[in-house]
Amino acid sequence: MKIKEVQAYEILASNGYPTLECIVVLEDGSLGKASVPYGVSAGSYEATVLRDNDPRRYAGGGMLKAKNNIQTIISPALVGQDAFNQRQIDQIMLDLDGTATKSRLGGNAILVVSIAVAKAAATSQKKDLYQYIIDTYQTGVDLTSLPQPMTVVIEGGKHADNTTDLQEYCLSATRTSSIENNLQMIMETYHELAKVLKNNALSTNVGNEGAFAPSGITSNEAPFAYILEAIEKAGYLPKSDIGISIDAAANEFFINGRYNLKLENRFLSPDELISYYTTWMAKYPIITMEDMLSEDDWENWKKLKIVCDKYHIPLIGDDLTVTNITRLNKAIERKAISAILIKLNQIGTLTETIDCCQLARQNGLITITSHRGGGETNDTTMVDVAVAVGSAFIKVGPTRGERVSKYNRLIAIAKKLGR
Ligand code: 2PG
Ligand code: MG
Repeated sequence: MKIKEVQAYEILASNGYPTLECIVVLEDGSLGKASVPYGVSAGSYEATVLRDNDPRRYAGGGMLKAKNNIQTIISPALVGQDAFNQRQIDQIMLDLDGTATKSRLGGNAILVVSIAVAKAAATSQKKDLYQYIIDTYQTGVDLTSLPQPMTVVIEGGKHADNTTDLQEYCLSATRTSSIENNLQMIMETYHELAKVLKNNALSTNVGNEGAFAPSGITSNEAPFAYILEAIEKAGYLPKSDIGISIDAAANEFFINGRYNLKLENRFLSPDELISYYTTWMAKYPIITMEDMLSEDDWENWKKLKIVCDKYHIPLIGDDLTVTNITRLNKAIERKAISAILIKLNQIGTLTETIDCCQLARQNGLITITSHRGGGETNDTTMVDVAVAVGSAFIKVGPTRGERVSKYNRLIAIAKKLGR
């Protein structure tokens, strides 16, 4: 089925700055519409988000160059191509770009077209996007279990002002139950957490992802106590009902070989930081840990993984691996991780994203598909990808339309599959 038309334009992302939306129309009239997010604590090995850098528009954050690349370079090359051959569509764009980080056309330009083509093709085949991905890439996922919510409830780092150095504290249900039940448990706990924070004279303002960003908190360990109290107040049991995941986004506080915990007014060596984390593993119901060290601190990742393995806690690479097969292979070789965060825009095509997930799975790593903390949109492709590759979790904030749209898509898929 041939591509007839590719259109792109700027829309607003959740942060009030532009991002791209794209519409692809096929010869049978099938339409696919996509928009793409970007991160704020982005890893340095991610695909380029091409911005205009024109200070006269959105302080340089415009995306007209990327939009024009779609209109003048990508569209002419894709019109007339077979939309059902997604691997080839993505390869054409990779060849047109010709750079390792998609800096010429922009990872944002390439990805938004990649997804819009897949959505149009799925529509044409009258399939849900997740089913289209399963069939197109032969992922072998049988849909017996769906990804579970991993919900950010406290956020700091670059996602908020005056709060924790660590970027995210998240909740997931640890019992096998329906998506709806698990979401209910998590959201009830989130609402209890507001009361717990208030009782401790902490603000309940929210950060980029709609999670609480309490200013005045005294340490990076303090959120655990508040979260545990909230779990219990909501009527659940820590560990056997709800577990905690953390994402340090440690790049953001790594300076000259040491980790600067500003909130605690101290610099830690990698070994000291690992010891600090180890005390948490022993004390709290932690179920995953992500980016606890910086993106090039390979030796220490390996050390930390040994500790995490001992506590049966999956260690997730995010900025470390950036959904990139080369980085993932390196992480596997160096025994640095046991799980990988998946973000489509880190790599910039659907095909490369799915290939990365498949490589992870072949090597026994779990995948967690994630939203972005910078500018998100209501596009829910990440959920369909998570389902299609058999991710264990989707990581998403608890409130704001662009976040709950992801959970609502997951609920819709669960309903469709009779769960
Ligand atoms: C992360 C993400 C999403 P950002 O580090 O996992 O929560 O943040 O998109 O800002 O990189
Ligand atoms: Mg992360």
